[in-house]
Amino acid sequence: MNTHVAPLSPQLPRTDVKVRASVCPHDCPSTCALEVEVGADGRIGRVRGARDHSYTAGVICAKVARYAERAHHPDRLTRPLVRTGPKGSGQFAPVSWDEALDRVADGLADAERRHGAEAVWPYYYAGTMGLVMRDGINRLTHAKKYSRFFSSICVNPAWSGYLAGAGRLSGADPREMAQSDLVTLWGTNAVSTQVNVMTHAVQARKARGAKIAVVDVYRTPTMEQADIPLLIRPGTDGALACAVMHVLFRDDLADRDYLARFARDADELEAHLSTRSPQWAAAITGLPAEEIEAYARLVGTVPRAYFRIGYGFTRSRNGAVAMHSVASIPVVSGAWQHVGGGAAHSLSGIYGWHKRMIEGLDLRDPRTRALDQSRIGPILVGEEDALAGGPPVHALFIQNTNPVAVAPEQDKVRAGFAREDLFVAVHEHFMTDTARMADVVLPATMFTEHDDLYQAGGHPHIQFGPKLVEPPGECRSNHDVVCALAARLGAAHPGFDMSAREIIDWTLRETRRGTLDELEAARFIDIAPPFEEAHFLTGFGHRDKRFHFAPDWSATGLPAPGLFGPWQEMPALPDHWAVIEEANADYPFRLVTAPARSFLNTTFTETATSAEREGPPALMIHPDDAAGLGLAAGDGARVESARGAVVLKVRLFDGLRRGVVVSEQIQPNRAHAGGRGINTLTGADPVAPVGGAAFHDNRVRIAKA
Ligand SMILES: Nc1nc2c(c(=O)[nH]1)N[C@H]1C(S)=C(S)[C@@H](COP(=O)(O)OP(=O)(O)OC[C@H]3O[C@@H](n4cnc5c(=O)[nH]c(N)nc54)[C@H](O)[C@@H]3O)O[C@H]1N2
Ligand SMILES: Nc1nc2c(c(=O)[nH]1)N[C@H]1C(S)=C(S)[C@@H](COP(=O)(O)OP(=O)(O)OC[C@H]3O[C@@H](n4cnc5c(=O)[nH]c(N)nc54)[C@H](O)[C@@H]3O)O[C@H]1N2
Ligand code: SF4
Ligand SMILES: [Mo]
Repeated sequence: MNTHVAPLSPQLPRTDVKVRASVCPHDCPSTCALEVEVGADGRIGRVRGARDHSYTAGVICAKVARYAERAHHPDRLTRPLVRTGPKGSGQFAPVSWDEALDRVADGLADAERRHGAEAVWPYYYAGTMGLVMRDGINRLTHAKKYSRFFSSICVNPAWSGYLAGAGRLSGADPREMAQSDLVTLWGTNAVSTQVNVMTHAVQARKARGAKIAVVDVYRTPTMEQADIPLLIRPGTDGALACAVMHVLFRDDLADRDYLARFARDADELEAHLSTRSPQWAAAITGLPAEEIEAYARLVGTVPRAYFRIGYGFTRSRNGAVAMHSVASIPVVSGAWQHVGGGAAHSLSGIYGWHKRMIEGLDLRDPRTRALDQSRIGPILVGEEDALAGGPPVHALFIQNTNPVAVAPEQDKVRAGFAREDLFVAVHEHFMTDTARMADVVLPATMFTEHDDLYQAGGHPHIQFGPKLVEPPGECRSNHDVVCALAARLGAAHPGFDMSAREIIDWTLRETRRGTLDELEAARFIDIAPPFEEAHFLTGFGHRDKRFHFAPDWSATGLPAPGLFGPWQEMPALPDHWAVIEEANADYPFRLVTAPARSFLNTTFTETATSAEREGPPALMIHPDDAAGLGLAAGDGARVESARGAVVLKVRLFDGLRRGVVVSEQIQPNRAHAGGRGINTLTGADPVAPVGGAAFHDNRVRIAKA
């Protein structure tokens, strides 16, 4: 273990302001090391990126730099509330914590008494990525044998695709991008979603003349910075990847020695790819064959080719196959052997946490039902297959997520939350679309107001984020609320009697990562595996230590209560799997619901600066497509899929292929005319093989509103 002790940057001139170390808690691969100004009045001021953290390198996104606006927002929830009007009316009255907690405990206990423990569903996600505050809710779930939470909404298509090939969720250290000669940002809008990737990629360009290639479906701010923009149709990444590998084999740019040592099924792959030519891929991707040829030859001739593989392109029905296909490229080229070569998607697999105390894993009963996060709509409206053989859900306890806005098939989600026989408690910072539907709303602390432990997906550090300031009003942390409910519900586990700091210390020790005191003194610990291990030169993660070009899709190793989607029909080798929602005569456009730069999912939609920067919910459409529909800039467009319709404001944009439209989101539902949010359009049918939602894979029709 390489413990790096880092001093804080020099103090600011104002003596009443202290600069304290923290960690960005948001659901972003960058997990930045922060320096937070704390005033004598107990308020936070400016937030900066730590300069002495080798990945953050002093850079953070604009929305977190102005965090004080969110933390000290006048609309912040500071008192427990109970509903006084009809569901969704927004009418609430403040009550004491004791009364609020009693009401929540009664709501959960009542559902259990009448319908069994599985009628209660604790539901959470990644509002904070702190391990104690995010995952502690599972301790209550397991102790009470409530329905378990099958987490699927974000990473499952991506991770299952990566694991199918590499067998382990890790990769080349992202700081190596600075030593690369060709950095490909595949299906990630890093300028908007993980700005630190750009720091390291741009450094390679400055220092070594490296080229940056970007694969996306519209001209994102990231593609604006690319030397090699590769603009493809949504859901066709598998085709592009296959054509690149076709050229590598055809032009003798494949590294056959490396393949013989480190891969399985290479001969089958080569034979299979013989028909996957650039011309074949051009017809599918819309990218001219010459552009594919030129990019492929660069991939094959530059030893240090680094692939920073994002999530965006996997949010399609063929997403796992696309990920596996893209992850196959550096294996065929042998780029893994070189510093500054290989790939990184997520480093989450390097941490190996012992989470028994956080999650109560010793109480986990695999026989209790697991319900799919992404299918909360079908679940709440009682669709038989979504209920996984158990009773309807009668109580939800929600922390850290805003499903009424972020979950697919929103019409069903909204109908479900409106059920009079459903009890809902929501623990939140703001009156979100979800909190508005609750019976009880509880005010939550923010990251500077509680202690927590953080890992990262985009760099290999463990970090500690200490409590820096007192919370406003009566806000309580997720851990405190989970423990208070456990006491009322008779749930027993040592974790309910420990402080967050004690749980963090326990977790560090059990995982053999030292102690909390040591981590707190160091601020962050770099746990990067040695080069040979990170680059899989000691073997890939499968038992045979090889990369699998022909994976076993039924055994990707991701925890899931089963296999989903048409997984039995998944192609045997990398390919374009034609199961996306292709446009047709009824629905002639393909819609991508990409992330907005100034929001983080729906977080920051409450801050005026972010809302102003983004403007009203918009539809980016090619000027020629708009003209064909009689739409002008600023018009309302009614966008409709088989699942429902929303109204968006037309924004003309020529950085799109014809027939493709983009809405950068996620805006609150109530920001849309008619109150229906973007996820009215998206589908909750699970992506093969282990679930997830195909947020960027929608056929739609468009008309003047
Ligand atoms: N500002 C901001 N930052 C964020 C978020 C946010 O909402 N806003 N969300 C956070 C979260 S939860 C996550 S998981 C990460 C995700 O970050 P990313 O890995 O960047 O993934 P996505 O956000 O899903 O989408 C990113 C890009 O994928 C593109 N894309 C969509 N479909 C396709 C396709 O078929 N092929 C290709 N090649 N590209 C496609 C989109 O156009 C978009 O530019 O970002 C995190 N950071
Ligand atoms: N159309 C479309 N839909 C999408 C996506 C997309 O690209 N397009 N992306 C999907 C992805 S990748 C993801 S990860 C999901 C994300 O979906 P969510 O995880 O629901 O993300 P947010 O909308 O940011 O909601 C997080 C909420 O947690 C709250 N919160 C933050 N910290 C705390 C805390 O410490 N305690 C408590 N109690 N609450 C806290 C915040 O105030 C916020 O309201 O959305 C998915 N939905
Ligand atoms: S880039 Fe990501 S991790 Fe860094 S401050 Fe912004 S949201 Fe947080
Ligand atoms: Mo996500």
